[in-house]
Amino acid sequence: MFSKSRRLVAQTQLVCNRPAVLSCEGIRSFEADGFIKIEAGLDPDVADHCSALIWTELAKYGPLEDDPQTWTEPLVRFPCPDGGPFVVAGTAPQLTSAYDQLLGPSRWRNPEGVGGNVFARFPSDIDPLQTKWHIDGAYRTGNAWHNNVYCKGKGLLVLFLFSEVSVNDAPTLLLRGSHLDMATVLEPFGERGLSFEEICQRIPDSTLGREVVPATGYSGDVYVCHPLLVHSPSWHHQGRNPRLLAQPGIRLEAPFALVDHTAAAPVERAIMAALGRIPPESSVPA
Ligand SMILES: O=C(O)CCC(=O)C(=O)O
Repeated sequence: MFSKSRRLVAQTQLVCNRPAVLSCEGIRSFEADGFIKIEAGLDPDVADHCSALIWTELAKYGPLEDDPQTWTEPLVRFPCPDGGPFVVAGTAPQLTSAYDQLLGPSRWRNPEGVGGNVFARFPSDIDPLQTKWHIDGAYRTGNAWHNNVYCKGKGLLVLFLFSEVSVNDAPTLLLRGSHLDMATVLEPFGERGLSFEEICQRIPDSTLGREVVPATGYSGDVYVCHPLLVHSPSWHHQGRNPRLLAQPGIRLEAPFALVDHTAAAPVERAIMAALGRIPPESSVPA
């Protein structure tokens, strides 16, 4: 019979030994930081094709790719197109393998495409007025989006870069390690959870003092984030090129139980560690 700590080590090795995208070090950093960047998560041709179709969609709102005069708004937002290369992107083996590693196989619902919204940011000094630290809502109660500590509804937040994004191009800002704080903020509210606005008001000052990491990279890079990671759009866009980003959630089949750390995948384990539900003697040796 394995002791609990031996079982945890064995289970982690099981996750770590599978041919996989994320190394054990990558998984550990995901648990601590709340995100991991998968460089070239998308094949470059697929990323280019998606970006071209996003420009086709953008043209319906006014902006044309080769006419900066038409880039008059700081932000254009619309549902990510579906079909074709978006299906290939949303189901890229690099990504689905990472989702398996972070959530556990068959714990999440296969996306039909990229999903979520596209946020196209244009060079501008105007604040798009959507810049605040938040967690994306995961389920609706009445008219308001909510989250709870069990991650009802959403297992991961994914940022797909469909253009190059430098620090000057209004990258999404991530607060390293903030998912750990938000687990403790949400825990007292149990299954009901908190609404989007209630969560924004309760983000601790110490969380806002955490290291800010800009989600920069090349088209086709993908940031896979813990669903409780605090993030924010940034302004202003001081670069020369529009920034194209899609930001879907990965649906969780059933909320985490947060009971058995020996069976918990990394997203759940990070929450349990934050809540002190993993005995120190059971932590996985580095
Ligand atoms: O545009 C961005 O950088 C991120 C947008 C975002 O986080 C949101 O509106 O939920």
